[in-house]
Amino acid sequence: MKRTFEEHKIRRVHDLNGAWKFKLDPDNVGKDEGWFYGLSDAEDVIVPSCWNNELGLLNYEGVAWYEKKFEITGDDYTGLLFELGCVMTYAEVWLDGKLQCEHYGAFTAFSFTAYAEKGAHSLVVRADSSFDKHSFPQRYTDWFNYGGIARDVSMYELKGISILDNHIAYTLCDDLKSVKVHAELELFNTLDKESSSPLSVRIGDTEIFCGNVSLGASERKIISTPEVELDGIELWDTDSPKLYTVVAETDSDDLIDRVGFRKIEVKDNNILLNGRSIELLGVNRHEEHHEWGFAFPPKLMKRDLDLILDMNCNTIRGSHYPNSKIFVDMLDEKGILFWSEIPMWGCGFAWELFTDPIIVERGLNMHKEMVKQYYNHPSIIIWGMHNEIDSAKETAATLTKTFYDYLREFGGNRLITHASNHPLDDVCMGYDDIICINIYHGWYDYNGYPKTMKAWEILVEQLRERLASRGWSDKPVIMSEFGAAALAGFHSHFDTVRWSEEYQRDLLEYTLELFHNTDYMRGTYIWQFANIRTSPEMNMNRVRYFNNKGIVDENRNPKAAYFKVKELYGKYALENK
Ligand code: ADA
Repeated sequence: MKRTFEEHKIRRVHDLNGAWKFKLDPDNVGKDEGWFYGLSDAEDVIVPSCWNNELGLLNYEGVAWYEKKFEITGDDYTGLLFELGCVMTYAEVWLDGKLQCEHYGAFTAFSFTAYAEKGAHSLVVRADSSFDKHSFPQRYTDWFNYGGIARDVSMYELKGISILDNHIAYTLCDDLKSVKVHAELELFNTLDKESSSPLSVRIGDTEIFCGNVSLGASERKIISTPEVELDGIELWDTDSPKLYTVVAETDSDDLIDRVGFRKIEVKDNNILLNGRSIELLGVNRHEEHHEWGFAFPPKLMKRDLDLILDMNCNTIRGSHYPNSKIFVDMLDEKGILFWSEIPMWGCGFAWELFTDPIIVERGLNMHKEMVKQYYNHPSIIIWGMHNEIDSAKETAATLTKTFYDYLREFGGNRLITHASNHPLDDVCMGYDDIICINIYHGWYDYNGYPKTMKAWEILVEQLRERLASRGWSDKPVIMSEFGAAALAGFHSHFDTVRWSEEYQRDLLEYTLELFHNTDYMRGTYIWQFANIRTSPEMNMNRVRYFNNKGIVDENRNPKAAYFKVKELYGKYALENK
């Protein structure tokens, strides 16, 4: 998988991106016809990509097959680890005609191990982007449901005792100058006999573990190293994002990652990063571009970050699904705080599904995969449980508790929340560390200029009362979505004309100032950074089938609001110094 640094110096890595064979299967006959043995009459495509970005396939939803041929040149019999970064949405994978694994859910990676002899091999992926009752997300979303292999595919040669995963768990001591730390490693013995190896783990220049491990034939196991205390550490913070390289090594394999030590907590309406109160100045961002879909190029990620930093933001909400690892690497390096969530986009989820065992299991599993894969990233300070579900229902609270209990126990030092559009009757907020509100006064309920704006002031007071009546007044509140659409290039002399750049700018100015000056609010995530292509189902107010609420357009050209946000966030950042 592509990162901003090399994950291996010892392990041999094969990049399986690039040219693949590709074939649509609109009648779903591929399995019966044995396409997993290899594709005939197939076209060439480049992976990663989304098929909807190929000519003529914009609206294709269903099954497609991919094949990659590769060569093993090394030993006679090689242990292999395959990793697929994101397949939309249900994937099955065959190696030389033999089914290896299946995986439900896009936006998190999945992997499997296998053995292969020296010579030529074929990897076949069947990707199914269609929807049914248990789809996660449901069909009705406010983003476009692309299909395909949207992130990197990698193959690794494994030898002897290999390291599949390494979580660095830590607790900062009260003085924030030392840390108690240990590693949790997932090991795999690729040999068909019992074996042992030295194992070491280093953080920066300090060896935190050095010992021997033994595993039975083909055994997989998780080991925890003893806790050690590191003194004189440098903290990871927004102005000084100090990262330590973590190297785990056996005699035949290695895994390199990074960690940053920081503390995030809430206290009396405040969010404290390393003990210092912070105001979250953010945008919501989809990792989507109309020309690339979810196969978002790293160069563009860098461009988005440059723009977001130029607007003086210190945080991004990865709405509405886990983003690419390489993007989160960039956030770690730049000291930008991140909110990561699963694609439980509520408007599409009927409340009857909250108790459906398949939906509960899929949601929980998505949280587990997100936590496992993103655990070491210091930039992630928030786990988002779900967005805009019918959180007034008691069954929603039960589902939220299931997610919350898992994230609290296993999610590391992070704040937990959900984004609510039911602020006045939400029964799930008891599980939130920070309360996050999505409201669109002035857009969906536009009813004349001063009146619309008055609705915001009323909300601020109603919310204060509601939180007090439920005993939640000490929780910091974030406005996690608000905004207005603007068609880039459409201008008006009248500040009341919706869809104009001026209307969007003025609504954002009004709301940002109001929230910034409200005592119990500690942050804002504007909806949204850039315009996105949206699904054809979402025809309400979706001119051009785009959600046009970006403060830059889909090609990243600034609208008038961009400069206002830059001015205001710059002012707030200075006030907070
Ligand atoms: C919701 C939702 C977003 C987007 C937004 C809008 O709050 O969470 O994904 O759809 O509304 O533009 O209406």
